[in-house]
Amino acid sequence: MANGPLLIADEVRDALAHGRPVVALESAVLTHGLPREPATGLPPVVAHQPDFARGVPLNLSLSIAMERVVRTHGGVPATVAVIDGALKVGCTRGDLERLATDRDARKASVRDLGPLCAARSCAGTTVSATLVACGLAGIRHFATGGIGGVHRGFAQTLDLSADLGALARTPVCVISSGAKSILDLKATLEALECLGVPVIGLATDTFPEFTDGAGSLPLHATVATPHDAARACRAHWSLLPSVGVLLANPCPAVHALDHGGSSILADELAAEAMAAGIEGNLVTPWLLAQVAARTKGQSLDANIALLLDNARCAALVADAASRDAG
Ligand code: PSU
Ligand code: MN
Repeated sequence: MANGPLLIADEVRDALAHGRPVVALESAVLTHGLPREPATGLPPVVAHQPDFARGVPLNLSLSIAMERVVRTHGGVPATVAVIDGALKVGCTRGDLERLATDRDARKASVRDLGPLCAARSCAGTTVSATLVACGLAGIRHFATGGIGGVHRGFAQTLDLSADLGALARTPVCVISSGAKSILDLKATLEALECLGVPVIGLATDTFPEFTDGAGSLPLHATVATPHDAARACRAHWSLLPSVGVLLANPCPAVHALDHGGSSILADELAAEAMAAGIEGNLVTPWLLAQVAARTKGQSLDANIALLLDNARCAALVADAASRDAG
């Protein structure tokens, strides 16, 4: 392969060449973040949406719906994944279907990309690995649910997500509902500060707590609109051209768990995970599944709502950035 394992879809390449808005989407949420099984009853948040049909795996419906939301708001979606050893930027429907149903699909963090490509594997890319693809392709906007960060009890495990390092060295605006509420959010903000990554609240002055909605930790930068967010990124990149930005958009309030919803469970779960020997890259998927089970699916509902809203916001910011540049 002339470009090594990197494979950029024609539509994405064309949009980038013409300065049209492109939004990257990750795929670890598809392979490891959401249930592979069709929901027995559809979550209320999507019960009437066409992409969520009965019998279709929930993770697949969500990926298709995120791509559709990006398009509805004027963007070109680029779902990133490792497919048969290629780092794809822009997956086909067939790629998404394979990832959604393949139980052997791996979870690719930055360190895994080379070995997985050499072994011609299939994998969902985490935020960190998706950022690598964005950097190579020149994509500036990327929507996800909640980034990985500093895990509770990290002093014992040194479990810090590779998402943090990738944000520090890739000039991409990641639009997320903060970091996952199962993490140590205060320590995660400290780590981002140390790495020089601005965390900008979109119409909020606190760090959102993923499925738990608006949080309580203060942020040092806030913008009112996607247009202002694009301006803030442009100023940031004119000074720090290789550093990422975290744009924090809280879970829509009607879908958020009551405050403390999943973070209240998190200390207990972190201890349980350690006792059960859950380690390494299995920790995050295990914690998310446990929270979903113990909130009787409410966290799933919130997770889907925030993923779709982040895709919408990312498309709006990418669109504003493309207009300002032109
Ligand atoms: N956001 C979600 N659900 C997820 C993830 C993010 O709403 O499952 C994934 C992302 O791919 C993120 C990863 O990069 O979890 C973090 O895993 P770890 O803590 O092992 O770095
Ligand atoms: Mn980890």
